[in-house]
Amino acid sequence: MTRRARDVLARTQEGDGSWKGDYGGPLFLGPVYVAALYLMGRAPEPDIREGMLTHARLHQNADGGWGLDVESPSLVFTTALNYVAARLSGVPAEDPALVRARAWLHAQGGPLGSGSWGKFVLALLGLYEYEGLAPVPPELWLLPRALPFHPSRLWCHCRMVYLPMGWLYGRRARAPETPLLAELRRELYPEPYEAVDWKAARERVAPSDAYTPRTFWLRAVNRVLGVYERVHSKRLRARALEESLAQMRGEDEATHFICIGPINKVLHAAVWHLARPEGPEVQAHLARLPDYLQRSDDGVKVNGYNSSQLWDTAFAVQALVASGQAEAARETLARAADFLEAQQVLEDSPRAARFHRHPSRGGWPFSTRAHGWPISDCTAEGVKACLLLEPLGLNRVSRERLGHAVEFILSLQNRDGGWATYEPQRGPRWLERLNPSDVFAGIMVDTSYVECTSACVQALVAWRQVAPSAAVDRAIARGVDFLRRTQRADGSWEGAWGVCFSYGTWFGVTGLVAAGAPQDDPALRRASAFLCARQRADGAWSETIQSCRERRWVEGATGHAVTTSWALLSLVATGDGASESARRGVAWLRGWQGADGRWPSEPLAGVFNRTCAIHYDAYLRIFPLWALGLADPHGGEAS
Ligand code: LAN
Repeated sequence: MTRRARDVLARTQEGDGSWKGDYGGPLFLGPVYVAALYLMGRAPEPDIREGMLTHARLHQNADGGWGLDVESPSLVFTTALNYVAARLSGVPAEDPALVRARAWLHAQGGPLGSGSWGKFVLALLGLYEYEGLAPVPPELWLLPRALPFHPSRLWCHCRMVYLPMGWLYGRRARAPETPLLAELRRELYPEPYEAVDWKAARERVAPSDAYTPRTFWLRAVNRVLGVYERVHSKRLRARALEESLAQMRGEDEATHFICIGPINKVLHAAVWHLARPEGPEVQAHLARLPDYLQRSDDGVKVNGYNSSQLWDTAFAVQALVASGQAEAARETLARAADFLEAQQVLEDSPRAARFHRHPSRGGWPFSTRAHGWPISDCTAEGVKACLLLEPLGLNRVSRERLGHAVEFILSLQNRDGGWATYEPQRGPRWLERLNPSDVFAGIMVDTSYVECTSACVQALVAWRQVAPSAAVDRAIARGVDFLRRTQRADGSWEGAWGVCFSYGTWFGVTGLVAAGAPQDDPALRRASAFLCARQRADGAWSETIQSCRERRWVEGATGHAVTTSWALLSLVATGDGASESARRGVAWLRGWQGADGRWPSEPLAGVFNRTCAIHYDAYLRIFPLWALGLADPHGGEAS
């Protein structure tokens, strides 16, 4: 059984030693991709276009709308954009699916109720007027860096999305008019387009799209920026556009035109099309578009990142070693070791300070080295995996390079003792009150997370074992302190990048245990009690994305193998691996496994910015194997 799971993992390894799979889920990425290409006078290849339409049709909600992700209730944002993308891809307005979509959209008041990013993309296509947008002045990039609201202080994903947005906004970029766009302006709005009060539309957001309320402060800032927009100097704007373009060039170079994520990627392509039509930048961007495309059973989608390869590979290694059958998986592990070696970032990005980049040397990214943005916890998982491979004689990363990875990790620790994702926290927490996205939470500032903190603590502890003289004790102690402070009164930790409390608690617990917390530590007792109280009658655990949105444990309809695995891994760590609770969890997990060694697909286990679910394809192959390997070490030998 464990052996069959191990074989499934081994069989699905790529030739380069990684695991590469579907990283879909969000339903706004495809439409933004199609819209940006349309602005460039292009369209996806016919097979891609058809695949994207299949994907959209399969994930249309019963009410006619589309959700933020494949499991979400309908939003105006994603419904308007998926409708437009379908029309731009040749679907006629009378198509029954689009008739239903239109009915839902009109019932919500049309695109005026969309979350802000939807309005922005519509404006790019000339389907919404710029006057109806909250201003995104590119001049912010010219402010002194020392100001707490300089764009360089924002979470890198947020600033890299608003960077091209600012340029496009400053230019009032708009796709060339076509008859289809004119038709769309008639179809999208319940009222005549000419009759829309655009200024009033700035303030509108439908209840479906209003997850993060617009604060008094945000509205005040928007009003001030609105006044500025009316009086702005043309010369200053020209300089701001130039600086934005320079920043985009820096990002393109540092990422080999992959860009940090799918949104800034396609917006950069559109920007370069307008700035230097048919120029080398456009060609370079087009060549890297396929990096984001994913063909799956449910059609073609735009992945949330260029891949999740490093992350999955580092976890796969840990799961295989934990399964106690490292010898049997030797070849698989050797190939994975090669991949880990090949993906470490060995140098800082070019002119890092000029482009507001933190030094990168030694870090591991989430996907591939070419992507160029290393992350705290990806580096930590990379270090952990290499050090696990070492006693097997399989580690390929030198001590010196592992030392650089550790330096990278240390350089990212925050003043509060925790670790954020890509950079140490740069902006004040109050910036979050200016979150203009409506549909996401926690996008403004990169703050400390339980996941990143625990992974970094574990990596530093592992490093200390092989390099006893390393000066990491204080960093570990401060990390532990952060973990203790962020445990909730009920014993759990709230995860930010996986669903949700089961994920966060696994990290909280394993971080404390790695740093030496004894099994009778009250924090571990409370975590264990929290998990046991949430176990289902059938022995499983189950949590859905709704947990993240509502910030309380919300169970799914059935047990989930991934949630159950995280709970079991936590119980093993707290010393409760032999408990009745763990035994029942193991029995459920074994019973749920199919004859082919796989676990049946289940709701998405990944999340970002508290609202959007994302699919980690390899998790169902990694975590049950890992959990069974540790919670039922002899179970595997039986078969
Ligand atoms: C990711 C993917 C990896 C993920 C982990 C390393 C797993 C996590 O531990 C830290 C956060 C991080 C790096 C992360 C942050 C948010 C991302 C980049 C994503 C979930 C992939 C897609 C998402 C990105 C923000 C999607 C684009 C949407 C925006 C709101 C900009």
